Amino acid sequence: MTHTRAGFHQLIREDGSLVDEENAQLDFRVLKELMRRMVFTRRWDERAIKLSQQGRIGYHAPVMGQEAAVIGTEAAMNRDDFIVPAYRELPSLYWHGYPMHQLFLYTLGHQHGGNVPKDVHCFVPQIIVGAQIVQAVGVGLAFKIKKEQRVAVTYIGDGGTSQGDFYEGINFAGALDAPVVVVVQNNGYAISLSRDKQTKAETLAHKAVAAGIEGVQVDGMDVAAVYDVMKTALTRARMGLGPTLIEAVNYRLMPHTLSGDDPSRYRSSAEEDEWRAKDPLIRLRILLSERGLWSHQDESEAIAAADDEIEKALELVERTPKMTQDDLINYVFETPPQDLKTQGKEYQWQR
Ligand SMILES: Cc1ncc(C[n+]2csc(CCOP(=O)(O)OP(=O)(O)O)c2C)c(N)n1
Repeated sequence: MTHTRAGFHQLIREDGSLVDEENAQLDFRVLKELMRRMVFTRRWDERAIKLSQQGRIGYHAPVMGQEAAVIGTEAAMNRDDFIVPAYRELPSLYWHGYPMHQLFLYTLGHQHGGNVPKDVHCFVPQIIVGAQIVQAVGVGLAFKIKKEQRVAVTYIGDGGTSQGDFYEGINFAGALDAPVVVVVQNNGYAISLSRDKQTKAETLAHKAVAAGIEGVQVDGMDVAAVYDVMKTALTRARMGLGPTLIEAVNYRLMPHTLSGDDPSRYRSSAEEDEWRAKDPLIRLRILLSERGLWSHQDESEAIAAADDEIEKALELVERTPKMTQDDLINYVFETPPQDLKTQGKEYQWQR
């Protein structure tokens, strides 16, 4: 019988100490790179919040607090594994090869933003909560049929696991033995609705049981643990041992989006402080600095690299020709249907 792997996987405690100092098999070169990516991503997130408020980019769903789950999962993948993201995983797409300026254009609703480069294996972010799960299983099934050793990886929030699409998706993933990993970002809230009002399930990883697939719960604020469980899940999928659902327990430190959500209306500042202390960057910074593997200079370089990349991306966004109404139709249809052509003419005429 398939059951959830017992326990809560954690390798680094929130004070930076190792859970099992004697037996921990950590690759510090990988951890240093994960640190660099998390610092870069935190900077990008902070800047994106401001850029979105200034209207220079479009929507932004803050990532702060969830970097370990976003970065740690992507870093464990092969370049040709396929990401089917929700809307809070833009950094996963970036580290998978998606150009930052196209991610910015995507948030602005520009068609070029959704024009996935040929060598980047992903779909664009899914806004419909839950819809990505069935799509990911379809992608995974295609890999299986074509006998390709690739895995489809998808992300969903805690709230999303209440959607029908989620259950349909994980059920088919199990029944068809599709090479899929479903990463549940349990950040505690679906906008204002807390996880405990969402489901009576003991853990979200338990939801894997009914689908007969592996379920694992991991400290989503511990990038080393996330990377570790993700590597195992990907290997299992590649070996034809079936899908895995990973519940990453973390916290969204910022509002849901920048469109008016006020977290102080549904959670206490004491709770926020408690989670701030669990910050994935803090614990890894302590672990690496104590071993002489992370310095102020490393930190500054990662921040400067983010600033540089953001500036270049913004420049490209500003140089990209604005979309026209014709683009909107012609990009979708080789031969636009008559009613759209008529609407197009009427629109031109009205202008
Ligand atoms: C099918 C559907 N219903 C409602 C919404 C509106 N909506 C957008 S995000 C969201 C909450 C999702 O919460 P969760 O799945 O926990 O993910 P999080 O945003 O916390 O990462 C809702 C209800 C939507 N986009 N799609």
